[in-house]
Amino acid sequence: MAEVDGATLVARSLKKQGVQYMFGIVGFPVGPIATAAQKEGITYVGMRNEQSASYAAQAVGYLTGRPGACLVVSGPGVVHALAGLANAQQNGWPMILIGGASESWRNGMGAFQEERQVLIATPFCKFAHGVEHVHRIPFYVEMAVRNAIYGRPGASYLDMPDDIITGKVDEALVAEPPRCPDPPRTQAMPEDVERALNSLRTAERPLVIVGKGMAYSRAEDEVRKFIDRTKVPFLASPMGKGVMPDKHPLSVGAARSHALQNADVVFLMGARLNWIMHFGLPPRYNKNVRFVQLDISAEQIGQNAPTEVALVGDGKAIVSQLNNSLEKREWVFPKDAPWHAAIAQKADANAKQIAPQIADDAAPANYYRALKDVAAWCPDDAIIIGEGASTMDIGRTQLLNSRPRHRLDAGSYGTMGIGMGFVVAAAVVHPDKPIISVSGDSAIGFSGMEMETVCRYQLPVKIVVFNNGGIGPGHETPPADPLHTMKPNALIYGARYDKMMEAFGGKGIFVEEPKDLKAALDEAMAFKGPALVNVRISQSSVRKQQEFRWHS
Ligand SMILES: Cc1ncc(C[n+]2csc(CCOP(=O)(O)OP(=O)(O)O)c2C)c(N)n1
Ligand SMILES: [Mg+2]
Repeated sequence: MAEVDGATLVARSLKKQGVQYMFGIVGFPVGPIATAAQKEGITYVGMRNEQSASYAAQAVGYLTGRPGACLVVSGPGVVHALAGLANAQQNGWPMILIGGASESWRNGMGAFQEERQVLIATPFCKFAHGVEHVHRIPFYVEMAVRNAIYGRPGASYLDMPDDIITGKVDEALVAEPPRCPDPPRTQAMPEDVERALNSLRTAERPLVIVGKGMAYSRAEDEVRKFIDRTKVPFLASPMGKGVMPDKHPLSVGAARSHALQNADVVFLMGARLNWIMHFGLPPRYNKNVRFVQLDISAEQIGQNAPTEVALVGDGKAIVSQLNNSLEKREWVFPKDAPWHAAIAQKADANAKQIAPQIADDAAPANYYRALKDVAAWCPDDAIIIGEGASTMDIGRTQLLNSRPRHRLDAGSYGTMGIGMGFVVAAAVVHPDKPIISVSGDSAIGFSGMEMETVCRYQLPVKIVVFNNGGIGPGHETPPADPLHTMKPNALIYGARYDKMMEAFGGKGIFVEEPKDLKAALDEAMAFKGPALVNVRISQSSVRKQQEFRWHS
């Protein structure tokens, strides 16, 4: 009789279910799973904190459409990884967390790192379950993968007690489900497709909002065809950027507030009316605005504002339906509509407002000046990762994307610390592409120790830190009696994050004056391994005056 152990079954099942990457930290009792994963041909990346590992697993899910796995020890390992589960759930990205657990026959006894793990993972998961028999591991792995990718994608959790990982069964008792197929693409009712186009046709000021749902469903060809055919202006959500090129003439990116506030029909394509889109409510929207909504999740329809036409299903399939229907129609949103002119005028005025900052060479650099050089340096096929407050918000407007799924950031959950995990994920999924992360000095601190990870695996990623000494501007010079007078948001201004990278064998460069930035970035790119460019940013640099605050 041939026997197989639990660890091997986990690895074999993950591989069979199309899980290609695993990120984690080994220890009791999951070490054997990592070893077995490597034997099965899964790429295992050892990280320095489970948060980063869980961020990496979900970024793989977004980039590839199959979940990444995150492997963590019992108790504190699972607790750290909850951060990633929550982020994955909010972003709608598939991942599988595999948590080791203490021996099932010691449940309740105060075992080493014992925790009620299925209970604590459940609120952040679509599916969370404890595996209670070795021979059922393949069943649960398939279920975890299927739950992660079918419907609105999200997280799955599998709890693996030590005795299940090390337990053995007769191979003959193991039933292995076939590979879970990619999710079937679902269409909308034809009459609803017609109604959606009819709504759009009645608009004087139509706007399409392209969300990351369209990126996830790989609908870029269909969305591009739709926009080019209808000539309706569009706004990309932060991670919907690149489904349509940011430089497309119909992008309202440079007049975002104006477009949202004045549109009379908004077509949400894989974008939600959450805080990022200001809930679809006045004063950020016209009070009479009407919504057409395309979403994979029926429960999302009508969230925060009523929906006039609902298209529930797969983004790629439904925009293709819309395109087919457009072939029978003459309608195009007119080139000479005042709406185009109003948007162009506003975009122009906004550009004029920030032009002096972009041109300002005073040291230390302001955000816009620094981003000018970073933007010029980013190759077209770079995956750009952003985190921070001003660093991310201004960065999003100045760093342009022309390809889908090439931007990753703090996302729907606004999580700081995702950057390094996303960097690692992007580097392993796309070894052929430049991976660039632009991070605030606070943001980089959350997962900064992953610099050791990128150096250890020789991932040639490029990290830019915008250093203004705080969560927003801190102290120009350190205060006397810091324990009692330090501003709560302050960090060390000019702290040498570049030297951290050097300490692990990467390249680090500190830039104090804007005139030196371009050469530093070029040097970082020319370096074969990981590099970090630490840029001092003026403490008085602020975002372009907004009609409304982005965060509030
Ligand atoms: C996990 C987590 N903790 C705290 C915050 C609150 N927060 C929002 S932005 C930010 C950091 C902003 O500072 P920095 O990254 O330096 O960017 P800056 O605005 O200074 O350019 C923090 C801590 C958060 N969003 N996520
Ligand atoms: Mg900062």
